[in-house]
Amino acid sequence: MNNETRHDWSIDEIEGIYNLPFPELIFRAQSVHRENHDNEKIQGCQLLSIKTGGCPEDCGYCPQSAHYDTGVEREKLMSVSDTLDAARNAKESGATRFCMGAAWRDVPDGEQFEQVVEMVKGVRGLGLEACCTLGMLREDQAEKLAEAGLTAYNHNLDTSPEFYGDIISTRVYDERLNTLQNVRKAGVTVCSGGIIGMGESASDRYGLLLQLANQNPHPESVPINQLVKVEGTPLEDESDLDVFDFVRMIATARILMPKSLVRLSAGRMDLADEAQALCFIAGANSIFMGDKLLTTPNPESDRDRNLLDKLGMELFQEPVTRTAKAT
Ligand code: SAM
Ligand code: DTB
Ligand code: SF4
Repeated sequence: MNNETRHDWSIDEIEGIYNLPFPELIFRAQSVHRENHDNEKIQGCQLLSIKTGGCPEDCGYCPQSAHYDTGVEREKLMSVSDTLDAARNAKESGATRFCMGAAWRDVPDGEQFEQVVEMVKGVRGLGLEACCTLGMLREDQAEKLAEAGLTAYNHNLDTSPEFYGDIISTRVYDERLNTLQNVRKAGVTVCSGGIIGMGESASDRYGLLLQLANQNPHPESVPINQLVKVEGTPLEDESDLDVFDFVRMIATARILMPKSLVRLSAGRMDLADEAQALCFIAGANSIFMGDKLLTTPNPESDRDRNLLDKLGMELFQEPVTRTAKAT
């Protein structure tokens, strides 16, 4: 097997890997996984929506877009102290990464930005990895977050460039790529992945993986989300995703980006224990913990603890992501 980390994958190669006979795909993914990671451990991450709802973007999957009537109420930016209380609880529950999400198109300058900077400092002060997902980010803003100690910035490409316009009309793919570049330049690690189950074709899935896997360096963190269908969004009636496609997506991401953390992200409410176990075998090494993602439900912590116990797996006790900028 070829062990080098590559950034020149072709669509044909990705299609070939994704469509391998399932046992062969899983064998290859698990082989790459154990060469590069501890395959008995996963990272627990906790999400917190620090600024909920009322977003001006029209992402067709998102309950927080102001364009759709989903019942999600618009809220103000949370206080630093409430955020840090949530981070402390997350740490107590075993999370080592704390991800703060805001329903913004881009990051506002001024007081609100300063507040986020304080949150980042506080979360790092607790010994947790700090991740933010705040929309589009300029280079100078990324620099400031880097100085505050931000470990990672999440900004998903979501799908292929070709399918993007079917899902979102208020921004373009290049703007996403540009933010990722700003994050990278500032020395913050990149968290970028996508969503499947939005009615995309198989080629769109290969296209998303191509965009991620041909970045140099690869995103250190690659969340793979299954669409959470939310009433009121344009994608509420999308047909169910075949669970094997979800596992294939994770396995292919693992093979293409051997050293990245592949994150089994949204959509676990619809995944049986066996399916989640397959995802771990296919190379997923992280889950979101706690009974809420940003605005939608996530499995209760008891269910997760039970699952990990049954599988003889554990959560990482310490942060796993090294930042370019020491704090
Ligand atoms: N507003 C910022 C942005 O879009 O970059 C940050 C917050 S946004 C909610 C973060 C990510 O959540 C999106 O990029 C999308 O990939 C994911 N997401 C949102 N709604 C989802 C859903 N219903 N199912 C799965 N993933 C979803
Ligand atoms: C990611 O890829 N998935 C997370 C995190 N990054 C920010 C968000 C999932 C959101 C699911 C819908 C909701 O709960 O609002
Ligand atoms: Fe806004 Fe982000 Fe939701 Fe899009 S995904 S509507 S940018 S909160």
